[in-house]
Amino acid sequence: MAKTLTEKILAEHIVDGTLGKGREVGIRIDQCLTQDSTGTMAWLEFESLGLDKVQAELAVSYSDHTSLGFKGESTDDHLFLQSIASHYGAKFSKNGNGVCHQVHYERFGIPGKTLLGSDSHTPTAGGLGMLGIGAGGADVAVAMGGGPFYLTVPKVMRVVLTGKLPWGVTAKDVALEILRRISVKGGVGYFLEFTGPGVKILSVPERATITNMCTETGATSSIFPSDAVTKEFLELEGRGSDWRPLVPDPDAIYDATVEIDLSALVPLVAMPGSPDNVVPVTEVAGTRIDQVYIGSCTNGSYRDIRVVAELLRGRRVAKEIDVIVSPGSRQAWEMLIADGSFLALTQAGVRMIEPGCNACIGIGFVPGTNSLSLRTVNRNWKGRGGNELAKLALASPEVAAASALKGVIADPRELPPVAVRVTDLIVDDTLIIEPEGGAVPVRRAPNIVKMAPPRPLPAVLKGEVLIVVGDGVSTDAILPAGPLTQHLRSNLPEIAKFTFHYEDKTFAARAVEKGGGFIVAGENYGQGSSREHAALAPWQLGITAVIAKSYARIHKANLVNVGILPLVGDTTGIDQGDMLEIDISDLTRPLVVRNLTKGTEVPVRAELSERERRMVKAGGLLAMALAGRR
Ligand code: MIC
Ligand code: SF4
Repeated sequence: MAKTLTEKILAEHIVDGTLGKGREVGIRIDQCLTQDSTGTMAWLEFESLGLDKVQAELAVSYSDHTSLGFKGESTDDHLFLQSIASHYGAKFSKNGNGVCHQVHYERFGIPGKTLLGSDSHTPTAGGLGMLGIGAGGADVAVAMGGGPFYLTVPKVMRVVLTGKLPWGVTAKDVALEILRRISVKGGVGYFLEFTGPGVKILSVPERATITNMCTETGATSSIFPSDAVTKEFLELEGRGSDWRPLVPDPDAIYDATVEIDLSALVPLVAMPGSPDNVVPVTEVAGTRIDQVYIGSCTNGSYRDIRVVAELLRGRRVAKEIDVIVSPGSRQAWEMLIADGSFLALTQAGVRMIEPGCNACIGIGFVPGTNSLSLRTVNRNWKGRGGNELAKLALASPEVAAASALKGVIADPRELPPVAVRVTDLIVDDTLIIEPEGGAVPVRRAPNIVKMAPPRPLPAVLKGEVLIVVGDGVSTDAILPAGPLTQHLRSNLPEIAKFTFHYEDKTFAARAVEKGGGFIVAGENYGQGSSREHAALAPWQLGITAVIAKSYARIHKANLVNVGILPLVGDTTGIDQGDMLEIDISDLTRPLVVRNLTKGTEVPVRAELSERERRMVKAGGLLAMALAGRR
């Protein structure tokens, strides 16, 4: 039978089950990545599996989110991660080497292979024709240990690209256009596959910008074919032998199609609040901004920053605003030094920041109260930049550069066109450390707290509704990133105190006082990051179930993995403080939430596979993995 590109890669990797839409299958994971904010948990979880070393073909532990070591505890995390990677046989990408996703496609990604990463933007690797999937730390731990990764085979949406991008319109605008059309929920349950004649005019870094930001549609992954462009890129990286051609069968059947004429696109901006709040730049041109931040795993490629350097060369950024550029990798950084772009940028008044995430999650460059920060990143929910009272808008490097010059949102098409073609790359793996094996001691500072043992769920759940939240609540809202919490990622009891910090600062204390209870939510609960902490922290506070109208994929999996039951139902009429009782002894049957306070009953479902039903009752993924080993 004719196959899509995604189905071809899945078929090559299935180890449990058979390929069929909506079915749960186990796939072999070839490569794994972790980073410093989810990685400490992932590695503690890997350790608890009791294996001697990593079993996957390749595992890379990246230090990028807090590369500047903004607190002693962050540096402790980095030392732990470097030593544990070496001990168990993973490579370690040191601070300053760049953001995991960009470094991974530059130095390690291979077309046709599978990559599981403890970060939601792992699909960035799809720019290279690799199947990258974001997951929680426990899933990555199991995959590093050689275990399968389970997923429900999603539908495949074809995105047909035709035409050619006009000057000033970029790969970022393609991603924003997709978000404008299908929203932050439109990709849920789908893989996105890019096809059509427009594909071949996009370089690998441009493709990676698109696959990176398609995460924001809720899609499980997104992928481009592996073609002559991919081959040329891998050759520039000195990895030509990693190339293999990979395209979908011509008569493959897709579940949905989106067509985008690149020639008809215009520069776009996602205005504050959500990545799908997208408008043409012309509609908001002239809006005052206070900051510009160019970089991140979305737009940190050499091509992106070089274009900005050409646009700013010989000019000055507006004196009222603060502008930073943080390239996505050390490779890009060195290229910018070698070709003179670095000097052009600093002379234009830009502050150059080392490759890494940092400002993207509010570690430095936190925007001031009521200010508007224009960024080339991928997310702009409330609080994302580290200040819940500031606003973030998202745009391409071209829009960001034009706006930096004027001090207001500006249309880059007013500037003379710039074209950048990359014909060579500096390869420097100095900051990638090879593992040395089991003799290396693991460095564990007091802030690295081992996890409490898993808790099986009782047959009847009883407790109070501790919070009721609306639609589209992101993991940033459940457990914020940034300066408040970033140094506590390996200390669950402490980080749990910040659960729902921006929604309701009394939540954590109430949960402790009531001895746990329930969370009630609307649609697409837990969208955004792969942050397992957004499930682990509520678990730490005694939450046993969430009742929501629908869930984002990774967060739902994380809830099950930690032993919290994600129930689906119409939550209208359930209020904070209501006492609920749910008999969960048979999860295959329709369930009923008995509202003891109101005397009402609400039907709910556990939309889980047989494996997930067993797992959640047993207390989560690690409980099950360990039971399987006994
Ligand atoms: C993000 O962009 O939200 C993060 C920070 O990279 C997260 C991971 C995390 O919370 O550490 C993600 O995307 O998964
Ligand atoms: Fe880092 Fe930001 Fe990319 Fe997340 S979205 S991996 S924080 S650069």
